[in-house]
Amino acid sequence: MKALFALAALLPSLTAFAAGPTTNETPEHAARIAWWREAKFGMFIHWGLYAVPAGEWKGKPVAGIGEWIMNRAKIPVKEYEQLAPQFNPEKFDAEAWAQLAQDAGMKYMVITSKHHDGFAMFHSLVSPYNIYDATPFKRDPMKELSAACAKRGIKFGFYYSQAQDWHEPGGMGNEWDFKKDDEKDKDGDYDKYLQGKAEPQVKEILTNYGPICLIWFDTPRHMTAERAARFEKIVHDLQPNCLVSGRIGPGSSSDYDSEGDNHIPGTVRAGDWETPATLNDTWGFKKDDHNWKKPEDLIFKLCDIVSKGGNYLLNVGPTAEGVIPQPSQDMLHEVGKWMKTNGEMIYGASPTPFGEELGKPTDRKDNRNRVIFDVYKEWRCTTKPGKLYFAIFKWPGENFTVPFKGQVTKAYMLADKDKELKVTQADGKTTVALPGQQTDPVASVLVLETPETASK
Ligand code: FHN
Repeated sequence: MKALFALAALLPSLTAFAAGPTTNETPEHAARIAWWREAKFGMFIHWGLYAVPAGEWKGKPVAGIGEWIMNRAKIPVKEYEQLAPQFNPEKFDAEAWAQLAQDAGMKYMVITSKHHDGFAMFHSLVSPYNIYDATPFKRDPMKELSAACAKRGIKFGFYYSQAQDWHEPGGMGNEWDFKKDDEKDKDGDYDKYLQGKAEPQVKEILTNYGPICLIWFDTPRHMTAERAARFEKIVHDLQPNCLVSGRIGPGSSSDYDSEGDNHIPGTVRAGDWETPATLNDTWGFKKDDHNWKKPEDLIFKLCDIVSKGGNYLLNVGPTAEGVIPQPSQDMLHEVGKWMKTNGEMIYGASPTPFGEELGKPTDRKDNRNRVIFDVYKEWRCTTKPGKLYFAIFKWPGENFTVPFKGQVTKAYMLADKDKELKVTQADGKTTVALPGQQTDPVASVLVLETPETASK
């Protein structure tokens, strides 16, 4: 790690740490993904029929994430279908959802067009099992959302469960109504499902909802390179600028990687990647899940992820009435307040040139065999050409010292740009005399400006 500090100070360019672009990147990819690298923060929405039972089946709570209720309780297709006539989200307000994303400082929205339960949340001509044809709602909320996002300059994208579809005999995952997955694959049922429903529906969502910024594929069970390539071709043929997220399947050339759910790497990670994350413990609404994170935790995670080179895709799970739960709204407004003053250190920023502040590996591993890190939470750093940003989570009192020995031309807090702070340098470190009190109760952001030449 020491070597990394020395390297950081010697490097001619702070932007040399940029996690996104790689040297062998094509110009087409760079152009397609530029907005996403700038955006850094997006809203994920899991909304579907599962919001009706909201975690409870036949009067009993069902363990696990809400959108998996059909699978966890092994609900037969014919019974689960009965949820559709009960789904009438009359309080749904696309403008309010898009406004919440904007207020939180989120730059893109990704919503479940079809989750594993197989129910399409858009007006599909491929299958009548969709919100327009099978519910009393008789509206296409995706049309409304794409318009509300466009109005606010928020990019709009779709989640689509390409492999798992518990409603279809050939879809993966439902082995309580239908054959085993292996047999579906072997007997040709899977390809029949892919070609008869999933692929045509992906065509629909790429055709009827304006520019789609990305398709978020998920759980690629039994997806071969050849099957994944079919989806990729559909996306690129219909909307060449649309990104393909990391979970499409093996051998694909997706545009960026997805970390595991709620997983944040312990160190800076190269390449383009995103952490999808929940606000409580579920993605789809569950009435008994009140295990809400705190706004300060979300702000920390946002800084942590960006300082490691990633994007943060943060989920809300609206109710069957069409309302984003109040605690989610409140938290996102708090994050938005912080972003209003401090978003400059997030949007388009590159990762930390340091690393020691992030924490250190322990000898423990998680259930996916990933090394667990002891995460330090004092401060996080991001960079832009000529600037180092420090989000200070533990206010150290009078002085803030960082292992930076390059030239500093100016220091100030983002919340008080006109007040220059005194800088001293000794022993390969920079010390800034902080203002009398923190400028934000969660994280005050300090900027060190370095000569422009240093970033060239
Ligand atoms: O099975 C899904 C789950 O329901 C949810 O959609 C998450 C979001 O990343 N993806 C899968 C599990 O990784």
